[in-house]
Amino acid sequence: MSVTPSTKNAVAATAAHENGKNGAAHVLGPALSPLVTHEPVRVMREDGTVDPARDPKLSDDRLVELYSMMVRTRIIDERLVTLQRQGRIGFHIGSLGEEATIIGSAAAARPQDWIFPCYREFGALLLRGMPLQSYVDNMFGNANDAVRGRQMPDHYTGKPYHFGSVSSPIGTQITQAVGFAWAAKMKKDDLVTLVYFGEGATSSNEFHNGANFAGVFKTPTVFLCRNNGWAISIPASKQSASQTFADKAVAYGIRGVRVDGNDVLAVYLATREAIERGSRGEGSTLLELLTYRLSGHSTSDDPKAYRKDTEVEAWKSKDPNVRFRGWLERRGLWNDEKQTRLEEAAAAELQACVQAAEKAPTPTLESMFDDVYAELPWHLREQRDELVRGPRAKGHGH
Ligand SMILES: Cc1ncc(C[n+]2csc(CCOP(=O)(O)OP(=O)(O)O)c2C)c(N)n1
Repeated sequence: MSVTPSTKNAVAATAAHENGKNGAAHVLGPALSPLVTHEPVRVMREDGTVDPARDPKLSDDRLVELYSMMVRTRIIDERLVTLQRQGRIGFHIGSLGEEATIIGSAAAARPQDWIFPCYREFGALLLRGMPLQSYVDNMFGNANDAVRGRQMPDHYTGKPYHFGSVSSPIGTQITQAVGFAWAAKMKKDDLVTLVYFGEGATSSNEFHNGANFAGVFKTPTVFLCRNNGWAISIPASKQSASQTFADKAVAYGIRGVRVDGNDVLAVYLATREAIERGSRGEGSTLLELLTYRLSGHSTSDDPKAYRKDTEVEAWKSKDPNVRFRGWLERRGLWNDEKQTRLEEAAAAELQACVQAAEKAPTPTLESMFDDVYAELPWHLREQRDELVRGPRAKGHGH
């Protein structure tokens, strides 16, 4: 074969590229492997003691508050499934078994930080101060719902609590969180964004766009990947050929850390460290939180069709709530009597909210034209007026 000048150049260029001698354009940065930690961060040891080097040293009151929220979210989850089965709400997607990943991380967020949820994080929103009534109103889609029944249940939002809106298409919140963090960085605001998603979402375009952007622009973002074993019926083992989900961070030049996601103190500690890194200008961190989805994907799913009971039973023995309770009991911070009081109070509070939500009116038909334009354009005004005069207006609103 004759070698023309152009093929000669191409061969030389390829060799130089492979040898890493192709100039600055191909040199991305220092070796990246130290960026990932495979051994999961753990604080509460199996024997009930705490690793002194990793104790986040929370006050007794704060520990009890976190545990109480984990119990409350579980009670809410169980009751909402019953309400769905009774036909009183249309849908629920919850956090059964994943409470530590959500409460531990949200608890580490500072007031100025922003949370971008997936769809299992109502506990984080309650922890940040949204009244339970507002969440329940969203579940019923009544006139008091912040999104006025325009969304499915469990599509909550909480601007006053620095909490973005749930949006169903997988991964959308990741690019939102990174963009928000980038804007904050440009404005020199000391805030970090935290974004929740499942391990299945790491296969979405948005994950790759977001992670790349976060790496390139060093945005202060904490990627909270709840690796709960399943993306509806797809096991984590079939989701990716990577050894771990934390490894995915390395390709983008951001830090990846695996965490025991059923250890609420480990989640808290790892998130706090990631927030501090972001706040110091050191960029993003991806936390792979190892946990398990004990329930079906949502009330629309029957997991018995695709996974074995034995697998679920094995994870039930690692229940994050039971583990944390045992740890608190050993420290004299919790007992059966407190548990009973907490469960009764949580159930009563929820029942009162459900009763109020069921009594609230449905959103008015014309409310669908609100909240988008400061001033409604003429063609929408016409459509609205036609709608409220027409037959569909009957039975709407009170
Ligand atoms: C773009 C897009 N594709 C598919 C779906 C349907 N869907 C909803 S949840 C889900 C699985 C998500 O799994 P994962 O990211 O692991 O989160 P998990 O539900 O386990 O918390 C899928 C495929 C969707 N909502 N959006």
